[in-house]
Amino acid sequence: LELVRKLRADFSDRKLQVWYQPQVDLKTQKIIGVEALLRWPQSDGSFISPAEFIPLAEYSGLIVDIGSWVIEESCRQIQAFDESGLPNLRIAINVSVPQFRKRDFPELVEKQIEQSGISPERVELEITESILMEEPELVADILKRLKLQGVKVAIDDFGVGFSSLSYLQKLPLNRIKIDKTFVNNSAHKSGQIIIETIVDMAHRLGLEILAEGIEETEQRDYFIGLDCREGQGFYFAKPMPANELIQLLKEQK
Ligand code: G
Ligand code: G
Ligand code: MN
Ligand code: NA
Repeated sequence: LELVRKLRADFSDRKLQVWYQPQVDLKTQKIIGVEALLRWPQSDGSFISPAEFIPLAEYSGLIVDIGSWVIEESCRQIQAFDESGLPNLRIAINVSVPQFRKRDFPELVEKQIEQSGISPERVELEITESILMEEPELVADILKRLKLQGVKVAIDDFGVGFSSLSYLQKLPLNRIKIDKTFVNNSAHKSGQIIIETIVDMAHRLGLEILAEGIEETEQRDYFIGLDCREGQGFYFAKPMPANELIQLLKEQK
């Protein structure tokens, strides 16, 4: 495939970028973390969406090296944010199935966090429900080893995959990210029933929650009313390059 070859070439030419989207405390709107999001710039100034190239990277196996670089780069960047006098941000990093299933994944993560000099508690890996469905014993073992290091784990896009509620009680998870399709439907009764059930369940299981894809004041207020502490979405900020985020954080201080 032409696009896979181009991706491999651009990755080895260091043309991929990591952008950062703020995660905020809903009540104070203070930025408490950022999600690292890959961007693939093209020579004409446009970007190929990760929604398009991540599946290619997964299918070709390239995601293992690219994903490893994202961890290294974003941990290094968070350390650079610290050094420019910015708060102790949490870094949320997306992890694909083929990365997570490598037996030495926890050691790789540990090494990269160590190199960056940040505390492992500040790293939150975002995994999807599809990861939890595969090879339950391997997954449980990897999650246990990550937990021992102090690394946090969130379930991304919660509720749209094959949610298996049994994993929520069995595995050492820290957070649920409520998928934006539910947030998008939060003005309707059906959306509210699902959201409120997820939030209630998460609270009672001692899991933290973050509402994704918040675009409107009403949505923010609705989640504040549910005692959901954190959110992310275009209402607060879009993903942006590191230098723009530094500007934004300095303005906030
Ligand atoms: O940033 P955007 O909304 O376009 O991202 C689209 C999809 O690509 C999202 O599902 C997001 O999780 C995924 N994605 C973005 N960056 C990464 C990454 O570094 N690794 C993996 N595995 N997925 C990513
Ligand atoms: O699957 P994942 O949750 O990792 O996807 C994150 C993607 O969601 C990012 O690519 C980001 O661009 C996108 N995103 C973040 N906030 C919003 C939002 O408020 N609305 C929409 N439509 N997309 C968002
Ligand atoms: Mn994510
Ligand atoms: Na998501």
